[in-house]
Amino acid sequence: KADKLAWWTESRFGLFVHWGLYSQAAGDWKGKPTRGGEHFMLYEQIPLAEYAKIAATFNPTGFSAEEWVMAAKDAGMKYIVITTKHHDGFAMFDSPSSDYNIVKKTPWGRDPLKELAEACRKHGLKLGFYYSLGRDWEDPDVPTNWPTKAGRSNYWDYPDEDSKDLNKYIARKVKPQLRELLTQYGEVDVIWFDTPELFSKEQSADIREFILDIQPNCIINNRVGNNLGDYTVVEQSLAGSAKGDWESCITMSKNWGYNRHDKAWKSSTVLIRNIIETASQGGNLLLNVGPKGDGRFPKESIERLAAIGRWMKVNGEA
Ligand code: FUL
Repeated sequence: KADKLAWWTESRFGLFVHWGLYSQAAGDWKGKPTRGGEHFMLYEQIPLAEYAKIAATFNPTGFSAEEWVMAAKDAGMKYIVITTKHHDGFAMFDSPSSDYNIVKKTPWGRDPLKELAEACRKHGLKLGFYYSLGRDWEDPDVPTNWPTKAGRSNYWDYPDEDSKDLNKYIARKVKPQLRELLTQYGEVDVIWFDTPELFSKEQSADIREFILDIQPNCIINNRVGNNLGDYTVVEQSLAGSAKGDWESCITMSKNWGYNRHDKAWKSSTVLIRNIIETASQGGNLLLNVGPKGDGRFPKESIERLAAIGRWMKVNGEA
């Protein structure tokens, strides 16, 4: 375990990227502001067939993996974790097992992960893949634990909860896509799961083994569920009380995904203090950027990354 995590514990600072169809919607739906940020499909109960239409308008011609990686590297970041599939179920990569993906459904037709993996390798950054595990609003077999408060699945398109079978979703979507992620892009340094929800201990253990069979050095975060991860994630907090290896993930404004109404930007001074605070408590900080639908980082994020980079140069890390 220790060896596998060595690069990670030394890294201290990484870039989180939330990018998906919700970035293109940018906080609006049919001309009105939405609730829920990157979760608006759930909050507004948008039918899948409607939500899927965003893909036809998604053409991020401003995307440059080189620019993303250099922005991170110049800020002193050592690794990048990007959303390959968020709760909406849309794959932001070439996924032969599911047509609901960026290459198949958008006019752009490129695989950003391929370009990002190449740029990371070229500039010496590690690369991790975020994957929403127990929430997927496209797949008919993800049960919601409704009516408990944690109910967060697509019950408006697929109301028959009794027919849902998590194992079918795992076999049809999760494992094929994980295999794609672990075989199409060379070395994958982290699989960053989110929302294990109803995953049982057996299911989490099975997923962990599945990954390590393909890439034994891959680090898996604790959101694989059931305490089976290699390190602990804390969200929107800098609480270093967590035992063992831990990482704090935070946003620069309110939302993870780009939202043009979100003006709650933290100052670069606050963000620099956050870096110091996590590092001094022995944790890593994963700082989020939500690129826009055109593929570019918001200018507010670029400014903050640049300010952090200037501070890093003076203080000896970058
Ligand atoms: C949460 C998600 O629901 C958010 O959208 C975001 O991805 C965050 C990092 O994890 O649980």
